[in-house]
Amino acid sequence: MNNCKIIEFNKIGDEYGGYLVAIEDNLNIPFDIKRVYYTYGVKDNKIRGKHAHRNLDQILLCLNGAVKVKCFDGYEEIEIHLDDPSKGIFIGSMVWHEMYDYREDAVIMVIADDYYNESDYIRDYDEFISLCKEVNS
Ligand code: T46
Repeated sequence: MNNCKIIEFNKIGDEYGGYLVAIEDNLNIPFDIKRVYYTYGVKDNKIRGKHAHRNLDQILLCLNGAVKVKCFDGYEEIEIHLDDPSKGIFIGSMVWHEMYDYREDAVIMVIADDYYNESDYIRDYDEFISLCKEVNS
């Protein structure tokens, strides 16, 4: 899928045990970082997301626990099980995404290339589908 892919971050093991992952804009993040936000305490029967962005690029990481993410670009749908803090999902513009099956201890951190702007959201699925058709016609 063009605008959605898994990113494997380099994890550095050291003598203390455990790992260290460094996030650096324009090195292992393909944009200037303008915003970082995170969600936690989401009930396992809840679905978050259910939207696409007109322009925003983001990377989702699951720092603790696990969550499933479904991404749909108007043609192809993929489901990713995020359960490893060294693995992220790049989700670019015009990708409908939903997060679900949250483990109760899931902490999802999102790195974004722009500030929060509600007008960048496409929250209506039918509108998303017709915009996809417009772009590809
Ligand atoms: C996305 C997925 C992965 C803010 O005020 N500032 C912010 O930076 C964000 C992200 C949200 N909000 C407000 C907007 C809503 O009133 O927080 C509320 C919850 O946001 P939303 O329902 O959009 O949350 P999610 O988890 O469905 O989606 C979020 C991001 O909004 C979205 O960009 O791609 O995480």
